[in-house]
Amino acid sequence: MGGNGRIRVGVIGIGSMGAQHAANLCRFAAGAELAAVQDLDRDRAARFAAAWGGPRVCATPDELIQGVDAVLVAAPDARHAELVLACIEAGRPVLCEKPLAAAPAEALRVVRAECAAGRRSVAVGFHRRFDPYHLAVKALADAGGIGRPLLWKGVHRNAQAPYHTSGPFILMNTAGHDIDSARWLLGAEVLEVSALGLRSRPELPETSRDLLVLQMAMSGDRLATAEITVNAGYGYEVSAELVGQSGTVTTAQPDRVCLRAQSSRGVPVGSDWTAPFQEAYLAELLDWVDAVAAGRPFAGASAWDGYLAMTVSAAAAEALASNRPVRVEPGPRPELYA
Ligand code: ISE
Repeated sequence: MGGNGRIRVGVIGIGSMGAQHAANLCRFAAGAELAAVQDLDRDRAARFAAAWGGPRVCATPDELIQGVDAVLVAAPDARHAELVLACIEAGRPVLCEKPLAAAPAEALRVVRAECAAGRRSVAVGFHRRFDPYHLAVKALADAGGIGRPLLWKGVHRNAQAPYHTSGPFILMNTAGHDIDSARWLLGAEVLEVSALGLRSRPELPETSRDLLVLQMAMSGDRLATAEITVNAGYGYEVSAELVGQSGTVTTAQPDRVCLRAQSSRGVPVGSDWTAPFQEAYLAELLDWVDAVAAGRPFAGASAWDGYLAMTVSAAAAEALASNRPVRVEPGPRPELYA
C-alpha cells in the first residue's frame, strides 16, 4: 500500500490493452495508483510513463512485481502463465488479460499454485462479465424472464485479423471470451465441442480458418453456438443471446448515433474492442482494485474459469482438426473455487 493508502499497481505489457488498463487506472481508480510499468520495448514503457504521471519504468517483470502491491498482466499471451505464477510466488494479487495461458497444462499449473497458496489472488480478464449489456441479459434470465434458458448464441466479429488467421490461434486467443460468456450466462459447463472453420478470402493463407463456428453441448441439457470471425470486414461487433422456454434476450450494444445519408440509415459500429467495451474494462478494473484493497475475491473470472476456457479452446482446436466432436474433461473443481 502506498503512503497515501492507495494500492500500488504495476502493469506488465504496455501494448494497446496494457495502455488502456493503465490509463483507466490513472484516470478513474481513486483507490490505486500506477506505480510501475514494464515492457520488452523499454522505450514504449518510458514514453507511456512520461505521459502518465511518471510511474517507475522497470527493467524486468520481477523488479516490478517486488516493488508493487498488485500486478496487471497485459503481456503477450505466451508469457501470461509464467508471469501469473511469479505473482502468486511473490504473494501479489494479479489481474491477467485473457487468455490465462497458452495451453491448458500451463493454466492448470496456475490453478494448482493458487490452490497451494490457499487464497484466491488471480483474476482473469473476461471483461464481458462486467459489460452492462451482458449483465442486463444475465439479470433478466436469472430472474426467470425467458423461462428456463436453453441455448446461448454468440457473435464475435473482429473487423480485420488483429493478429493471425489460423483457426487454432483464434480458438486459443479469442474464443475464450465466447466460451466464458456461454458458461457464465447459462450457468453451465461445456461437455463437448464441435468446430468448423473456413478461409473467408482467397488472398489469405491456404491454412487460414478465420471464420469459425463452435457448437457446444452444455451441462443441464443446454446448448451453445458461437460465430467467431477475425475478418468481418465492416467493423467490430459482439453480441450474446439467451434463448429460453418462453422467450429470448439479446445484448444490444449502444446505438450512439443514427446516420441518414445517401438513401440509407444506419448506426456506426466500432473498429475494434477498445471503445465498445470501455465501460466493461473500467468496471472490471475497479472491481479488481476494490477486491485487492478489501482482501476479497474478484467478482469476475477466476483462474479456474481461465483454465476451463483453455480446456474448451484446446478441445475445439482438436475438433477443428479432426472434424469430429471432442469431449471436454477438465477434472474436478478445486474447493478454492467452489
Ligand atoms: C482481443 O485479444 C480481445 O481480447 C478482444 O476482446 C477480442 O474481441 C479480440 O478478438 C481479441 O483478439
